[in-house]
Amino acid sequence: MIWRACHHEFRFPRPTLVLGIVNVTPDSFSDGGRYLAPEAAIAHGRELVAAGADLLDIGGESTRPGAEPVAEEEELRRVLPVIAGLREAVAVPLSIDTCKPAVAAAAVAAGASIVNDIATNRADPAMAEVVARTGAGYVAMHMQGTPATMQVAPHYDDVVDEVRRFLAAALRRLGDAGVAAEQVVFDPGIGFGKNLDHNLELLARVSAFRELGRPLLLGVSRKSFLGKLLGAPVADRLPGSLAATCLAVAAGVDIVRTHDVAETWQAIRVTEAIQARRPASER
Ligand code: HH2
Repeated sequence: MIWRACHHEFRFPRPTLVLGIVNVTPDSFSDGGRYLAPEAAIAHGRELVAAGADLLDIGGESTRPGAEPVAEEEELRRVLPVIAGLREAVAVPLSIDTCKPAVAAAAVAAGASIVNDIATNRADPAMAEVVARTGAGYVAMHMQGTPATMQVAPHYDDVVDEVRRFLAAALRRLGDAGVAAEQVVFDPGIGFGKNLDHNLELLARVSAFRELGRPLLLGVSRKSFLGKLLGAPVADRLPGSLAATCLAVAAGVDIVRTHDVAETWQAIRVTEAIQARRPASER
């Protein structure tokens, strides 16, 4: 299976890719305000690459439940200098975490090669057009509702089945808009319009998404379902994040989105080394 993102190409199966998070926001749920200055965000991105990140995800709008939407000009002002700076400073592919087609287009022009769109559910034809035209990689993520409303009363009859159908339909729709299947990776969207049961069900059955035939990306890092399970504040959720990550990697997830790159890199490498010794029938 090939994933193409502009001039980058990844062939799966391969060692799990680590996507390091660079939040250029005042209000992200775990690191809001820490990397708002471009220099701080660029330095942080360099550190994440030195710690083992294979890709960096740069975001200028928090998606935490109830977060305030950010105007397009402000989002551009936050992310463009960071993308331009990181393009010079590191060799890994850069991803832009945005729902706005104009931000995606400007970010790709500035050197990003992946569009990470948590709002695939809004099916914005302008976003598909940007991805088709630029050849960027595209992360199609499932969300029920919008960040403003998604945690009010999420409901599914069968969360895995509904997310799987959503992602398959997104791939067809993107294809109709000229996006090649090889540009797309799927993400079930842990925490986006899901309660604790929904999140655990998705994690327990994440291998069900492999049959969609595209690489799988997963973001569990420091998320609130861990807080609900553990009673731990955001700053103390690394061990829980790693546990979920290891099981997901063993179940076949291809790309892990994380704030804690060095720790996640270690946990993934150990999981893979053990997994490689398992009889094929147990993998
Ligand atoms: N999670 C967050 C943001 N973007 N993108 C994908 N594809 N998958 C995810 O699970 C995902 C995502 C939330 O994490 P973070 O960026 O740390 O928080 P905030 O949205 O508050 O900036």
